[in-house]
Amino acid sequence: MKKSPKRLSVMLTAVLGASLVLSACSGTGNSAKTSGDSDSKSQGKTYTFRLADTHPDNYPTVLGDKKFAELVNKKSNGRIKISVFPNGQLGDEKSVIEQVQLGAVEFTRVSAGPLAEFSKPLGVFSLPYIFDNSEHEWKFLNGEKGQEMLKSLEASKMEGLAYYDSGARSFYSTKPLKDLNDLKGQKIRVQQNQINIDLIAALGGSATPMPYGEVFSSLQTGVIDAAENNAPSYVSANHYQVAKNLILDGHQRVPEILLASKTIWDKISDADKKIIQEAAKESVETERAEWEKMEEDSQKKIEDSGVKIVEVKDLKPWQKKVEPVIEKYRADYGDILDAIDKARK
Ligand code: GTR
Repeated sequence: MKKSPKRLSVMLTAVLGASLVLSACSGTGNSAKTSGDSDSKSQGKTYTFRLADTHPDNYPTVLGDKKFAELVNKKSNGRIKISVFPNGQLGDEKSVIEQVQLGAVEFTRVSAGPLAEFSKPLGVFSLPYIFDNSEHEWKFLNGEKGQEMLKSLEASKMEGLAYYDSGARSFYSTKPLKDLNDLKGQKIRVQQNQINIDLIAALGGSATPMPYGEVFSSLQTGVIDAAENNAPSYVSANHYQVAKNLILDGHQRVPEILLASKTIWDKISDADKKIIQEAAKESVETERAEWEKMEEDSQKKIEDSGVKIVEVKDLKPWQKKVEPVIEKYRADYGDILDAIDKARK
């Protein structure tokens, strides 16, 4: 089943669906340094921070990270330097989040998926089919509740700075995947959180949470049968080379989050916080533009590489099947789900 990149693109998007080491006051990390005057806070000081990302160099989130670093450097007249470490060099997402909480890594861009285990409100994004499309999702993210959720990371020792785009996630497998029933009995890798485990159980599969970096070899060796992700990840991590059956069900839209360590955040001046916050917001445009480009390029690659693509014409059976998951978590996320519904109107 061949599709034009445009059609596939429309489907994928429309489907529902440092160490700031204030060496004087922190002592954590070893790559970061600070120097400068002895203001009570950090105003006027120079910093070298690290930012961790699991994706390769040219991936949209990494290009967003780099834009963020460039803007911070410019706005601080070269005082604040942020070095981007792509490719999971500083560890997988779960371990990077832990390092950020401790202040050993100052910044990261991670998916809201693994963050859910550290900050409960973010779990809502792992619930299936809560957004109709990209527009609906971004209206919510940029609205009051979406922004409040970024702030809520504070309680988990992190400072949420901005959301980045991550499109919609669909299932792919080394085994045939023609419809919903084919997921039954398959070992499916998911991002590491409980909601995903419940989601796969509702679909009749067996969930295998594991770090992103292990998925390719696990598909290759048969440790897992299937996984799920957006098109840019499916392609850039080479999953499409081994799991050649793709079903475009678009079950989740899990945003990316750019965040800072609260340990570090509390030590820098208000003026520097402002520089960082502004730079983060401004970098969103770059990430989203790159996202659009890569989504299209990836879709073309998928089509050209002989992947068997199945379009889902009717999502209702999927939505019905996963309803128990929404019901299980409705009490936890009632107010957020209401705000998501409102953003639809
Ligand atoms: C990607 C996301 C990564 C990572 C990955 C995963 O879409 O951008 O940060 O969370 O999914 O499935 O682990």
